[in-house]
Amino acid sequence: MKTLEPSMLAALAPREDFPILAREVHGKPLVYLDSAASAQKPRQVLEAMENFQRTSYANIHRGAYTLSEEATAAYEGARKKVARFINARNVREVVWTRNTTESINLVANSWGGANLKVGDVVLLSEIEHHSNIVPWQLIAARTGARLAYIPVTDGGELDQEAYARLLETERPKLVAVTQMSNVLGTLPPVREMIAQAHAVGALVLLDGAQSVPHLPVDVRALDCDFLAFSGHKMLGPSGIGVLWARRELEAMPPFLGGGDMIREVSLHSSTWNDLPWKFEAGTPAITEAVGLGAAVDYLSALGMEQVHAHEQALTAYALERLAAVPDLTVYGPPAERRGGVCSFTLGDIHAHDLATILDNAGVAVRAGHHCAQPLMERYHIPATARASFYVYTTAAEIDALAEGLMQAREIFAL
Ligand code: 7TS
Repeated sequence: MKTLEPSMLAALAPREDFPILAREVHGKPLVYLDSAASAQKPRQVLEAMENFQRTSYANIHRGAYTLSEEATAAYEGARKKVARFINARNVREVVWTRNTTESINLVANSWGGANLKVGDVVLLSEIEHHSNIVPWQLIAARTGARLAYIPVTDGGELDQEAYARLLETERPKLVAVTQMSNVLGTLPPVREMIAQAHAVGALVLLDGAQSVPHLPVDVRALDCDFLAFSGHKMLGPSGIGVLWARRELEAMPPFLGGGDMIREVSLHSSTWNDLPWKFEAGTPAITEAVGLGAAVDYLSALGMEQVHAHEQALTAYALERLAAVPDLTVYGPPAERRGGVCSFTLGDIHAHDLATILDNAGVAVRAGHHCAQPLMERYHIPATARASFYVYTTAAEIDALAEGLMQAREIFAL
């Protein structure tokens, strides 16, 4: 593997933009390597939210007073930014939800409830996050539909021969797969997979929780049918997420009922609001939508191609550094086919112990099953520790991780 230029491995974004990165943990500079769980926020996002709260906050779609008009404009303006960010054809295809999990539950309940029948198949994969498994189990139990899974190879990639076979034998109604694994960093060839699914008449839902924050994602070029993602993983706040859907949304029944999603209500029946508000019952996360809009501006200014290139360079560097740590096993594909995520085990040290030792060195990594228990089972491991990278991550932080791991080896006398 070629060694990378150190100059490529400074942070892509100015680290001063991220106030939290200046803090210390256990007397050491914070090395935040858990962006796959939740990213940190730049001051541009924090300030956009605070300014909105200080000057223009009110409930949205509430008639003619100035504050509500300003709040509505900010909320709907953020939707336009998100639509542009993913190259949606129409802003009405963008539905605000709380997070990826809610977006997938919306599709499972609304589309799945209306379209799945006894014996129908939903095709998932073995690398999915629980939030792209459990909603399908629930709707399968209600409708009599069945789940099938694309296997993952030992090297951490979706088995494309098996996928082609499963499309033929199972004839799924829907394929729901991640665009990037939160454990292995795998980037499945989703563009080809979508075309193959469409060829057998299946719709495709992409779980974009890890991809939309880290790569250019263009829903028209991909030709997917649904895309789900979360604000908090892309420099925005928690509490706001997105479901993008193409024409399928038009015919889908509502998910939650209540205020704002109706046109008219009588005692025994109701009619529905236009898209996207038909799927946005109740007072939404207004300030958070504004924050996500600011996050999208920030990422767009950096350029998503550059974000992806930065993380691939960091990942290549990390794989090289980690390969030099004895007794360490890294899971997943080579750097050129993965995003900025490295999951690993060190000898027989439990991942939680490893994370605690790293925390004492100021290094924050996640330990556990990463909400992907079927994947852990596939690799016969209870847990991994995981380092994940973002626009503010530097090579020096990866060095700190590698040094922390060497200390762990000493402590556990490996
Ligand atoms: N899908 C993937 C691929 C994810 O990585 C996550 C969250 C979700 C769905 C769910 O997103 P949420 O915003 O609805 O919670 N992944 C992680 C993780 O890897 N560590 O913490 C959360």
